[in-house]
Amino acid sequence: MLRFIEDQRGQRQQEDPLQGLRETPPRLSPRYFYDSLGSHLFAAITELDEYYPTRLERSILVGQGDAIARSVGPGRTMVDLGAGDCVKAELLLHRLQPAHYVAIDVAGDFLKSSLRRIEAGFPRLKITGVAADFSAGLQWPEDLECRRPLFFYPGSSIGNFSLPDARALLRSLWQACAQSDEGCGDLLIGVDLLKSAARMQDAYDDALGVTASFNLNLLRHLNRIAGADFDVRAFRHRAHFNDERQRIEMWLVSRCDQQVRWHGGHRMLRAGEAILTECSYKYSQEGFSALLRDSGFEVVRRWLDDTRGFLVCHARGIAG
Ligand code: AVJ
Repeated sequence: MLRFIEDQRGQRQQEDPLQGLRETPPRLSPRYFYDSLGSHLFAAITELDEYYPTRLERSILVGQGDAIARSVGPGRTMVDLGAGDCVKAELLLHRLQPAHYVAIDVAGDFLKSSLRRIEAGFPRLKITGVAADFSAGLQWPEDLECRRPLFFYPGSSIGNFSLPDARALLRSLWQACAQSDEGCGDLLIGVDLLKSAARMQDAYDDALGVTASFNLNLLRHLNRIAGADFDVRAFRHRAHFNDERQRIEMWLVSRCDQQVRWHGGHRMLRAGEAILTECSYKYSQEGFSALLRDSGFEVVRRWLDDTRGFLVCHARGIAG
């Protein structure tokens, strides 16, 4: 049983996606990585030797799946935030036994095809797909019931947000828990932990150049949706760990002096000048627990992989 909802409310229609190009340094939002090709490229990244987060998280979800299922319990509304290919939820579905699987993603068509696969594998599961952008805070679709939600936010996607923005997003999940049918809800969230800079940097600058393609595809996507005229060949990918801010930064470095035009503006870029496209914050275990607490959640249980490189937390929205 599969239903699909297109929810435009979070989409910030009025906003110019290239607004950030006017800033110093110029920046573009990582939300524009995920057109159909971008979603496929990200799926390819998760198969790279260098990109450890997916592998470590998978080892936790598979190896400790029984403990996770015991901690969470059956019959929940499992809300997959940024579901993408739905592969991580799929690892848990048979053990978690949710009453309803709600998958939310900005890339609606990609999500739809993923959900058809889930439907084939779990023919008795109630499934709802929602094409929506929840990055500025989750707004629960009006005509969708929400009983005992378990917000599933894997993949260290929370790492894309600055600390205040992460707090605001988690707070919106807390609010959705509080406003759900029984007034309570949980969170199952995965986050990448701090480790050696070299290991982290390699994960965002792989030998095959898949991450470089993923980064550059942002320009192609913006050419299409915002009438920009980026010359993709005039940029190169750069990734590095910013030690002070404890985050990986991805940049697109201009190879030459050039002018970029789009519907609504233009900007001159000098050779070597770079556009910030993504930040991926890395946490300590303590730092992440503090973030959860500050956002209204208490940690129920935590699981680490064997290398202690990745953390999965089961947290509960605190009433009040
Ligand atoms: C999907 C945001 C978790 O930051 O690791 C992977 C995206 N960017 N390689 C991450 C990403 C480049 C990924 N998140």
